[in-house]
Amino acid sequence: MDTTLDDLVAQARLRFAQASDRAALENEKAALLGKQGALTALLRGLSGMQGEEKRRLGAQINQAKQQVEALLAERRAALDQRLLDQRLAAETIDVTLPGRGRSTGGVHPVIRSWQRVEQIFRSIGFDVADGPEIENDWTNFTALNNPENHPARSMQDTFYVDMTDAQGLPLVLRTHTSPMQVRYARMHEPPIKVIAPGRTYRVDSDATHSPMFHQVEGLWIDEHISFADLKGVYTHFLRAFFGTDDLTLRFRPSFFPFTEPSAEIDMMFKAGPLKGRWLEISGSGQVHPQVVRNFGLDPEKYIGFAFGSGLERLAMLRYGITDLRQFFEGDLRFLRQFNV
Ligand code: 2NL
Repeated sequence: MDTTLDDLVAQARLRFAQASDRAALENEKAALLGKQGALTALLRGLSGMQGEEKRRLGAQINQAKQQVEALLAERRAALDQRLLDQRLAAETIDVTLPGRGRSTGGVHPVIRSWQRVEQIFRSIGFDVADGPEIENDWTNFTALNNPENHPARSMQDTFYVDMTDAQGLPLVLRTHTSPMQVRYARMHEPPIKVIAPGRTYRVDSDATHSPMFHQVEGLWIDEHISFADLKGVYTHFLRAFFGTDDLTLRFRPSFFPFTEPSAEIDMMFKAGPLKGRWLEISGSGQVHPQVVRNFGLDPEKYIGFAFGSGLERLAMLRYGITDLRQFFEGDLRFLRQFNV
C-alpha cells in the first residue's frame, strides 16, 4: 500500500485513540472522511487519472477508507461502553439500604370528636348541615340579632374578606356555625332539628384561643320545644360523648343576642380525674323571637332552643389534653396517641 495511505491509517488510529468522547471522535472522523477530509481529497484526486493507475490507486484508497471506518466503529463502541460503565457505577442502587417506609395518616382528635358528636345527634334525629366558611354579614350577624354596632362585628374581632357578595353584602370568615343553621332554617319546614359542626374564625390568638377553631351548634324549632327539651338533649349528648352517666349539668343565666333567655351550660363529673369541678361546656338559650322571624317563621307559633359548643373544648376534656395549642402544632408524637 502507498506510504501516504499507510500514514493516514496510522494517524487515524492515533487520533481516534486520543479522542476522549464521542464529540471529539466525530470531529476526527470529519477531518478524514468529511467533505474537506484528507481521504475524500485523495478520492477526488482520482478523477484526473486514467486506466490501470486509477484502478490500483482507487482500490488502495478504498481499502484505507475501510480500515479507517473499522477503526472508527471500534473506537465508537469503546467510548460508548466506557460511558455505560461510568453510568452503571454512578447510578447503582444499594438494595441493602433500609426502605423509606410508607406511613398511613390518622384522624385528628378534634375531627374524631366531630365525628362522635355527629353520630350521637344523628341517633336522636338531628340532621347535619354544612355550608360556606365565607359568609355575608347578614347571615353571620344581622339574622342572629347582632346589633349594627356590636363589637363582634368590628375588624378587631372578625376577619373581613376584601370583597362583597352578589347582593353587595360584606363578606366575613364565619365567626360561628350559626349562619349555617339560619340557611338551613330558611330552606326547611319545621320541625327544624339540626346540628352544624365546622370550622370558625375569630381574630384571637393566645394560649387558649386559636384564630381558627371548631364549633358545633344545635337548633331545634317546633311548636312546643322548651328548655326541658334542651336539658334532655344536652344531658343525653354529654353522657354519650363522655361515655358515662356519672355527670350532671347546671344551667347558669347568661346573655347572647340570639337567644332569650340564655344560659351557660356547666357540667360536673361525679367520678374520675375531673370529679367535683364545674366545667363550662356550652352556650345555649331559647331562640330569640327576632331570630325566629329571620328564619322566615312566625315566633308566635314556633319556638325552640339553640346551643353552641367548642369542639376543641369537648376534645380536650374527653382526651385529657391541657394545652389547646397542641391541636395545631402538628407534632406527630402528640397526634399518634389518638391513632393507635
Ligand atoms: C357560645 C355561644 C351559643 C347559639 C350559640 C344559636 C344559633 C341560632 C339561633 C340562636 Cl341559628 N342561637 N346559637 C345560642 C346560644 C349560645 O353559643 O359562646 N358558645 C361557645
